[in-house]
Formats: sequence, C-alpha cells, structure tokens
Amino acid sequence: MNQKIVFRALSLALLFGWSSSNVTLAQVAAPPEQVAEVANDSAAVMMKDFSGETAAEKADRMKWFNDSRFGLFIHWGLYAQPAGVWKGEDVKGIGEWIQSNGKIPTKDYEPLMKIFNPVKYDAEQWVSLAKRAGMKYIVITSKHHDGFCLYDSKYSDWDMGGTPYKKDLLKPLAEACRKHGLKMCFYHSILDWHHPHWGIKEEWQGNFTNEKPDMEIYRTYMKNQLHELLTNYGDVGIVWFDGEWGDCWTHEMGIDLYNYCRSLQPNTIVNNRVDKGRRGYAGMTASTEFLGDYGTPEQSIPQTGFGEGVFWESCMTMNDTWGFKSKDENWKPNEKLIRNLIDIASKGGNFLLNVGPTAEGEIPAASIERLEAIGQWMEKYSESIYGTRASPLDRNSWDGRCTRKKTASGTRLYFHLFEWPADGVLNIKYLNSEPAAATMMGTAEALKVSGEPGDWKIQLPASAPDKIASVLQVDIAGSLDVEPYRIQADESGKLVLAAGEAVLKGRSIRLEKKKNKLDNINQWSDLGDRVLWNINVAKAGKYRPMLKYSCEDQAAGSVVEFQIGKSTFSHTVAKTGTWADWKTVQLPEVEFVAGKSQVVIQPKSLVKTGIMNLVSVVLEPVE
Ligand code: H79
Repeated sequence: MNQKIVFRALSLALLFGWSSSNVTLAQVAAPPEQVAEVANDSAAVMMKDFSGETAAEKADRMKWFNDSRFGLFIHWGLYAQPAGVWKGEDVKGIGEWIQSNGKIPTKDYEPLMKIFNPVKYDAEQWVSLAKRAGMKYIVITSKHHDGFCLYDSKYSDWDMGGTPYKKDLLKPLAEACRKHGLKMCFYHSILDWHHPHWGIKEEWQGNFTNEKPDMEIYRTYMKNQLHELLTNYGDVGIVWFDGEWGDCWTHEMGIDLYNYCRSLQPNTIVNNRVDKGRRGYAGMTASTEFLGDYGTPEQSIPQTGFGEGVFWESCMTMNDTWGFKSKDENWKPNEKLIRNLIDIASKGGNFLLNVGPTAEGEIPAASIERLEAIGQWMEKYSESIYGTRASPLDRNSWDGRCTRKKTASGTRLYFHLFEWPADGVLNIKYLNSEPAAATMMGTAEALKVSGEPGDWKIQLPASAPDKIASVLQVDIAGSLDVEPYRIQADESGKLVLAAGEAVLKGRSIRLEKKKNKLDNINQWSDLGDRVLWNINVAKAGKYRPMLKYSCEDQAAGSVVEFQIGKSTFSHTVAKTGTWADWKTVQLPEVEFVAGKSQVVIQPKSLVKTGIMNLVSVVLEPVE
C-alpha cells in the first residue's frame, strides 16, 4: 500500500532527524475511509452468536485447556530495548508499561522499531524449553498496549515489517508449537497507545493530535488484525485479550469481538478480558451477562476454586515485570513457583507463567533455570497435575495440597506434601472413603494405612523423596466420600464462624487477608455468591447470632437470607459508615439440636457493588 511506503519514509525521516519533530505517526495514519474500505475484505466475516453454547459444548471446547494446567506467557516487544531505563533514568513499574509510566511521547518511542533486531531469537529453543518445563501452551504478545505488532501486518506499519529484522516473530513460534504439540495462543491488547483512533487520549499517545478518535475505525483495525492472526497461524488455542478497562471499550464491543474471534475459529478460547465483566486483579467475571470463556486472576491465586464448569487461569511473573527489565532481580524461588502450580491445580485452575525475553531474543538465564527446575519436578510428578480436577477436600490436615483424577474403578487422589511429617505419619482428615492403595509416586512400595473414616494415617517412607513437593498417590474404590471441615464450639460454648473458616461459593466473593486489617469476606457483589460454615453442635438449645461486618452507607439496604440450622430469616444490611467501619449487630435467636449443621448466608438483593464485608458470625449460647 502506498500509505505504508509513505509512513516508512516518514519514520526514517524522523529517525534521522530530517523533519521537524511535530510530525507524528498520528498525522500519517490512514484516513477513516481507507480503513473502512480495507475492512470489507476481512473484518466482514459472517458472524455467529456464540452465547447460546451449552455447558457440555463449552466443556468440550475447554477440555484441552482444563487438562493442561500449565502454560508459558511471553511478553515481548520494543519495550525490551529500554528494559526499564529511559534516557539513563530508571522508570518505575512493569517493563512493558515504560511508555505510559515514563510518559514517553509516541514520536520518541517510535524509533525503537528501527533498532529492534532480535537476531538471537530461536523459536525452537523457546518451545522446547517450555515443553521440558511441562507447559502445554504458549501465549505470546502479538500486540501489547504500545500497539507494536510482532508480525508484519497488512493494516499497520507499526510492526515487525518496519524493523531491521523484518521477519514475523510469531510464525516460527507457531510452527515450533505445532511440531512439539503445544497450543499456540495470542495475547492481543485492546488498549492501544499508538493507534490514532484509540478512544482515550493522553498527551504522549499516538492519538493526541487526532481531533476525533473514532472507535469504529479502531475496532475495524483490531478485527482486521485478528483476522490475520486467526487465519495465518493455524489453530489458535486462546485469544488472550487485555486492556479492556477504559470507558471507550464497551460491553457491546466485547460481545462483538468475542463472536468475531469464534466466527473465524469456532473452537478457539477467548479469555474474559474481551468484555467488561472482570473484577479487578482477582480477575473473575461474576455475572453471566458478560462474555469470556474463563477468568484471569493476575499475580494472584484465588482462595478456592469455583467448581466444575468455571474455568480460570492465574497469570504470574517470575520476577516483578512481564516485559524484560534489566534491573529486576526479584526472582521467585523454584519452590514458590512449583508450589504455586500445585496450589492452582488443587483449585482446578491453570498457571500461566511469564518470561520476558531480551531485545536480542533471549529468555533471561534466571527464567531458564526456573523453567528447567519446574521441568525436573514435572518429569517425576506431572501425572498429578495434568488432567486433574480440584481437590475434593475443603481443608487439608497436612501442609500441602491435593488433586484428583477419575480412574476406571474410582478416584485417584494425589497428596502433595510440602513438609515431611516429623513422625513419618501422614494424617488425612475429612476423607471418609477408605484408601484401597497408597504409594509414593514413582515407587512401587505399598504404604501401610491405618485409622478410620475421617482420620486416616499413612506410614510414609523415612525421608521426603522431593524437597519441594513429594506426591503420595492414594486410590479410592467406588464413589468418593468426603467430610466437610466442621467448626466446634470454643471453651465458652460459642461457635465462632470466622471469615477465614467459611466456604465461599461463587465467582466474585473472596477472603481478604491483609496486614493491619481484619480478615473479612469481600467482593460480595454477585447474587449467586454464598457464604457457608459447616458446624458441629455439641450442646442443643438456643443461640444468639452476632454479625460483625461493614457496609458503606451508600451500599446499605441489600437483603440477605440467613439459614442457621433449621431457622431461616431475612436480614437487611444496615450502613456502618465506610467499608472499614466494623459494627456488630444482633440477629434473631435460633435453636439447634445437637449434631452436624450448617450456617448459610445467601443474598436476595443487591443495592450497589457490595452486599457487605463480613468478619464473622458468632453464635452465643443463650442461658
Ligand atoms: O500484560 C501484563 C500487564 O502489562 C497488564 N496485564 C498483564 C498480563 C497490566 N497489568 N497491569 N495493568 C495492565 C494495569 C491495569 C491496571 C488497572 Fe485495573 C486497570 C487498575 C484498574 C484498572 C484491571 C482492572 C486491573 C485492575 C482492575
């Protein structure tokens, strides 16, 4: 295209200082008519509405993802060149955000393209490294927020075609992935600091000199590029959107983009950041009105899983940055990374672990060492990770985690032991089913099982086979029977139902544990989210429930239903001041017979974004 040539000439001119500095890319961008015209040849795909998919159809489409558990995230782009330092100054924050954090004008950032020459890039090496680590898929930034594309796009000149390297970086990776049996996936930023028509203006962005950024033009541009990505690289496992939070990106646009991706590749998976439902860094979408196939906790692991049919993936860095930063040496130890993978698998999620390659195209040595170490663990124990489902237990009586897998005759449980019991005996509570066989993974020796339902004891070998996590494999014949963790009365006869002891059901709700703050149940913003405690009442009789909570004044008035034993009553949440002002209120008296029971709180109506922040319910016996 002519336009492309004009741009190249201009950017060269910019680089060599041939023109005045007020020439920016925004001024040479395609006029709207031309972009719209281009749109006709690819963005106009027969769109299907995919919102009516059944749960079974979705489970089928998600199967490879849900069995994989572990993937590699790659943040790579022009930002790897400054690597956190701009004009000799350290720029605070994550490496790929340098343009924003340093408020670097687009015209100053653009020349990075002219020197991006990753001659050491070896896609084969990256993919075999990921495979050795035990990863089943790779998500690479086809475009991050700076708008630069790691391939040569027909619809932009802000891409690999404009670099000295010239070549598409995604193609060789897609090919190596296919060869090694990994799924190739793209991270594609919705937010674009470079495009003249991105809808939120900032002084340093490429849209600043544009009088009227037009999101319709920008959406067409995005779709055209997604058309390239979803037709030129074979099967794409996931389209991983990000940067959806700005107000110029709407729910309707999200739905349209979701349907567009799946119209091109019906089996592809699209994360929840395509739409507007994500709730903060916790990353889950609470309400079913929003699209997106799975939730994306960022730099965090949820307290518990979300049950069958709710898919999620925690993405995380190995140090503190996604894109390469030369001075970031805050590396997580291998032990932490391996235990994170186990923790996530025990809750039914995936772990997407990041590397930020250098401008030359090398994965940092510290990252390679970590991937190799994870690989060594996975070589022995990956069977306890792949294809597993969340632990059936809501509490662990040992330091570690548990995953499970269906077998021909029942269930296999994998107990991950982080600490080796001092007396060599593993005590497994809350499991009623009798272990039919118990062995340490990788050995044949049958371990002795004693004890009784709900309190099994397994005689372990003399020492831990693995310092980071040894895996005990336990087979259960027939159906699995577990016992929930139950709260008992304290010495004074009170049943203290604390936030940290609750079973949280739902997509939004979570336990907040912060220093200098009371542990509380937080983010309770979905009517489907419930809180429950299993209890064991020793003394029958009347109890007085005391609720300790906070509720910002404007959010007051939501109604919740309490089910306490056999009593059910509604309660309207009163204001307490701010979310940090805790109050205790007395609820109607209830009566218990002795034995197992439950306390459930279920919202009935929601006034604003939060029902309440809940610290505890204390059941005091009434004399
Ligand atoms: O690509 C990596 C980062 O560059 C990108 N996501 C990962 C995978 C990213 N991390 N932080 N940010 C982007 C900044 C976004 C911050 C916020 Fe928000 C947007 C804070 C409030 C709005 C999104 C929504 C995060 C919390 C709520």
